[in-house]
Amino acid sequence: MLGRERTLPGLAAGREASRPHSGYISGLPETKDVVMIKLVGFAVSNYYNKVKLALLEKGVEFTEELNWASKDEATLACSPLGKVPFVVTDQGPLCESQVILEYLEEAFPEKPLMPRDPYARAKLRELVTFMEMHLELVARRLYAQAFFGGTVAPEVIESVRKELTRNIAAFGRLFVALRDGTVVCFASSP
Ligand SMILES: N[C@@H](CCC(=O)N[C@@H](CS)C(=O)NCC(=O)O)C(=O)O
Repeated sequence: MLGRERTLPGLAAGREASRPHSGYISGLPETKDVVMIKLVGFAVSNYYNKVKLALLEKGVEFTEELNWASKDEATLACSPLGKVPFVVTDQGPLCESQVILEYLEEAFPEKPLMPRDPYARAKLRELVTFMEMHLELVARRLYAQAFFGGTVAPEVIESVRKELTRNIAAFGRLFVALRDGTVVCFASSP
């Protein structure tokens, strides 16, 4: 497994006792931790790719492990519903892609993906939440047919079409540009 040697935020020399799992990395200098990230899931999962892109953008070294959202005990211990992605860190597992992204942002602050300004950060979260709730979860009802060789009832397709048409237009109103912690909101045309 690859890992980048770095000092965890807030872990100054001599503060060994503040570690969540004191001594969990044996044989390393006391003032350093090697943060190991293993990304678990499968490559056509958009949530998996969301986390993978963040890792790549931030330049965090990681390994990948294939898991088709298994419901075996080992997977459920990391992700209680057996959903992927989850990551395994040297402090333990973590599931839910947005939580993972926020963890990465805090654990690897050297290359931030979030703006600094609280309002700008909130606008970014607003965008992500909107996408997941009102675009991805709606479109997901078509995935069986779109990606996995199944079929979706015509009335479901029609209902998704109507909902997505409305929600994509609404998403347009949230068009946001982030630059150096600044958010620019553009009014959408009618
Ligand atoms: N809210 C979760 C959603 C993850 C999710 O739904 N993953 C899908 C793959 S894209 C999955 O594991 N599906 C299998 C299942 O729900 O059992 C996240 O953001 O990580």
